[in-house]
Amino acid sequence: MDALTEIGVGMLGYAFMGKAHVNAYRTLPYMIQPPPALPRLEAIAGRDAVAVREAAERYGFRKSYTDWRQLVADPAVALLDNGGPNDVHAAPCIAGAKAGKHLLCEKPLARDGAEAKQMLAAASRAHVKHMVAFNYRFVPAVRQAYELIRAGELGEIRHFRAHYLQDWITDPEFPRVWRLDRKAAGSGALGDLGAHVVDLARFLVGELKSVAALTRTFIKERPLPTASKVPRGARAAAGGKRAPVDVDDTFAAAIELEGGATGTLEATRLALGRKNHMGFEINGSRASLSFDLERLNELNLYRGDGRPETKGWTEVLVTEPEHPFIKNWWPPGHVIGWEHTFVHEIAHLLDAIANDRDVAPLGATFEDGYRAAVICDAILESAREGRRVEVGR
Ligand code: SOE
Repeated sequence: MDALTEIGVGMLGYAFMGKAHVNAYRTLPYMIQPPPALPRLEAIAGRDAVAVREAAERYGFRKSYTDWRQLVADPAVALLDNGGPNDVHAAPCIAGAKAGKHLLCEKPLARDGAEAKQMLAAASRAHVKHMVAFNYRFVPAVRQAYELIRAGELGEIRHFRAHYLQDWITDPEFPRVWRLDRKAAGSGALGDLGAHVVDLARFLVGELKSVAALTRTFIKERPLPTASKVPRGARAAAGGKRAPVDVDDTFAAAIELEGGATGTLEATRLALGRKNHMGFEINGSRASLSFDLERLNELNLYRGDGRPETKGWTEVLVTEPEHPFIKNWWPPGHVIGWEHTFVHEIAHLLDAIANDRDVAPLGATFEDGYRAAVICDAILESAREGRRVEVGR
């Protein structure tokens, strides 16, 4: 067996997504057999020297930096993994591309289409592999849906409807963290959660032709965070300063697909009782399917043919060895979880790097990140102007 390629990883950020990515780098060498390459946790960068050194020790990185430029300058870093806030996606990825680093950037790629376009141009010019961490493409049930659609099992696609509902900022006293600050995030629920369902629409049923959208901000001011790291559900220290919220709490869009299908997209972080409730339903001329992230091992199918006495929705438990990704894990019925999607996603990127394979169409590239950003821009334009907006190509 050829010696496995080692790929030095330089990570920017060590919070929620950093943790999910590190778990994937450390798991895949022994769970994905054979592993596509061996990731080497070379360096991690973060602004707080003490916190990033602690993260380096906890996660197993060889070095810790307080400036992302040190990651870009480090010759031992071959893959720059950017899990920072949205306003720290462009500069490091563009510099990383110029330094010949392969790129993994958390979603959304950027705060708007113009910024995403600059990142795509830099990555394309540098001829490096580039991926946006739209990890839900790597849920076994979602990949199974992708394969069923491409095999024609659903027939002509008539409708795509998707939602992404959370409730972690329902408390008006939850502080205005970076995801609630336009300068840092670009938008609110739209870029954070809407980007996922926009990408899934493109991945599963093709390009969007137009959108007619609404956005709302229900909680118009919040306390500024007093601690540097604000755990979810935390309440700001009483009496702290307050600031206006300048991003959407929710969006809803009526969409038209290029193939003629219609549908709806919706996302909010104020849906009380919904924790990570992303789901979609696709109606075709021959069959329908539906998926719920909170039941991510299941895919529901309804076939139009068949005898009346047996017609009905079928709940497929997507844990057979023949199902996408499952052979890497456990016997049928031993369900997997949210974190496994990052193992599949990062293994796909490492394979593309080590064996010079394409990230697309199964993985999302910076081109996909750019197209999602353009669609999010169109949703904001439609909501602002109160009219249907064509999606630019
Ligand atoms: C928002 O809370 C969030 O962390 C998103 O940013 C992630 O992309 C999503 O997978 C989980 O929820």
